[in-house]
Amino acid sequence: MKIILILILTSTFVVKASVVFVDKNATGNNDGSSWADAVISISPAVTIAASGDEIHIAQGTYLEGIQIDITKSLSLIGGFSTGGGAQNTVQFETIINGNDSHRVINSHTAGGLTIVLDGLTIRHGNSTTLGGGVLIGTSMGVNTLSINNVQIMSNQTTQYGGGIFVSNTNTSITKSLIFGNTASSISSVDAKGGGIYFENSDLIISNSRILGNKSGSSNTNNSYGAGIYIGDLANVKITNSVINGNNLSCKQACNGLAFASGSDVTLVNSNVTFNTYTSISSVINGSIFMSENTIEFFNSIISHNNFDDIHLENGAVQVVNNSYIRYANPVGNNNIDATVIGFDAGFVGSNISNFHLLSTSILVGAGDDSLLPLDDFDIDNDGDFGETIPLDLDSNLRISGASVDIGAYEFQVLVFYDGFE
Ligand SMILES: [Ca+2]
Ligand SMILES: [Ca+2]
Repeated sequence: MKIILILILTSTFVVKASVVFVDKNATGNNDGSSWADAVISISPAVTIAASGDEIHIAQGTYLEGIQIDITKSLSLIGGFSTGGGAQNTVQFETIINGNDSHRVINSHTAGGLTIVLDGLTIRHGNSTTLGGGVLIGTSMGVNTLSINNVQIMSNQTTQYGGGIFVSNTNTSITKSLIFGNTASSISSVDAKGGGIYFENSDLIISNSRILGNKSGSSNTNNSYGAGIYIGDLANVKITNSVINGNNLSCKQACNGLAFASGSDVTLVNSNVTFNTYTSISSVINGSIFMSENTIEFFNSIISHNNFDDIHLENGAVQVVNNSYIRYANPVGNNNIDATVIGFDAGFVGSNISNFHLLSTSILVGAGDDSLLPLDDFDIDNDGDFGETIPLDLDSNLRISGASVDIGAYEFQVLVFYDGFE
């Protein structure tokens, strides 16, 4: 019995993920075995890859013509130069473009998959069902999804989740941008989640930007969460991130200009700013809309939205500590009293969409270090997952000076050394 077990363990151990290479400019054997013989488009590489493999994709724009269907555990990793080398997504951008004609990435299976999307730009996906850019979900079992250093932009759907729709899948979104996606629904159907729709699992968003997404249209009766919509049975934590400049359109009720949730949510050192509505109705329920569950709002900012508040329905509860909500003096520990006449939070510059802090801002040092989560996804790539999350949204020190600031951007205190030894 012991020998059999050892054999099983040994044989499992020797199975190693291999890499299938994709380069649209390759002129070799088109079998994916090397950069020289790379496959010239992504879908055939997904077919060639075995479960657990990585697909490395060279720079350039990939117009696949159909959605990429993932039915096994895979990592899709972009940002490589032709011929390989180190990943550099700025220099060697890998774009998968749905050409406004189809969803870009799809995995709708029996579950149990681990999917990684890393170093990609996913744009111009279009769906008449769920998820314009990316749909990951299952009704059978939980998947795992990691989205790191990815830009999901200019995707659209006529149902839920303009950028991403995720269900039954524990998900992390790190160092990513969800920008300019749209979920516009027809009149009888509610619009939900212009940027992200998520339900039935754990979601962690760190050091990411949810910007300029749109939910609903002038034909939509009720709209929810232009940036993010969270359905039931989820658990969500958002850290060092901004939900900024999203727009909610509705005819009857606009619920959560930035964010709407029917599950527990914790925001830490995050900014909910400049989110707006377009409506002929006067029913506007919060820049954050919470139903039934608990929102924890720590070291965070709500400011310059059409409505600067957290709207609570169906017995929802808020816990607000060490935070700034424009014009408010929230109940809780160590919150900023912004009801004082002439109050100025001290944001940088005349362009108020810049929510960096002036050195004189009352928000500098007004956060609570102990509210910061651990670096579970190693934001600084130093191999230390057990430290407190070390970087702010600019990838500067998260705690600079005596203690952490309020908001996504830390004011960087210059350190003067008193001499050389
Ligand atoms: Ca680390
Ligand atoms: Ca500080």
